[in-house]
Amino acid sequence: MLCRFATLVAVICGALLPLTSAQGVPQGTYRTIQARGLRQNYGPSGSQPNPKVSDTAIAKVASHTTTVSGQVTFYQADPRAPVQIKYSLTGLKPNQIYHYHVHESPVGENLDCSAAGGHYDPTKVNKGAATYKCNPNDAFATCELGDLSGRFGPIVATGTGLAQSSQTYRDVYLGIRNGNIIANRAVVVHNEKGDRVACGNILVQAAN
Ligand SMILES: [Cu+2]
Repeated sequence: MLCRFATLVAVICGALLPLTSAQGVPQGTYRTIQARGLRQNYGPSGSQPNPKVSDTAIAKVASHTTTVSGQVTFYQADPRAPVQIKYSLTGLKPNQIYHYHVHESPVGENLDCSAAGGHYDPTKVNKGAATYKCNPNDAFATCELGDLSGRFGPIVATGTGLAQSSQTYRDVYLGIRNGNIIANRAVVVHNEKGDRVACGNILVQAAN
């Protein structure tokens, strides 16, 4: 209806039409993300990412002071695709809950997890507020993007101290080597008290 009233409005209405593709597949979600400025930092300005390049990055987490070890795997089919995340851990305390995050900085070979610094929070959601609460249904506005357990659920150890992600989580805000870059940062696993019980750096794997 609005479109009938003014040429200007008609132009705007016309511009909105391409938001639905010719095949009728809504593309609004991805366009919204682009509009928020994510997924646009692809190397030298003006260059386009190679749409066919996939990336796998693995954080092998371990500790010199606990028995916890394992890995978190990140896969991105191309630079614009969601990052797919899964984990596998051993040496946990049976039936205990753990949290895991992408932290700002890499750790050294001594696996001093405090070197990882704070949670990766590129959108500055948590400004030191004690009221921080990640709502997975409104992740972009309320969650530190590195707060993986806040966004996708905590790690729950089995009775034998194992844990494996029950599904592959899909993350539309992080990028392995583009946008909100996680490569060469660290994954830190925390126990329920918040102690850092294992950590490891997110390393991009060489293509096969
Ligand atoms: Cu953490």
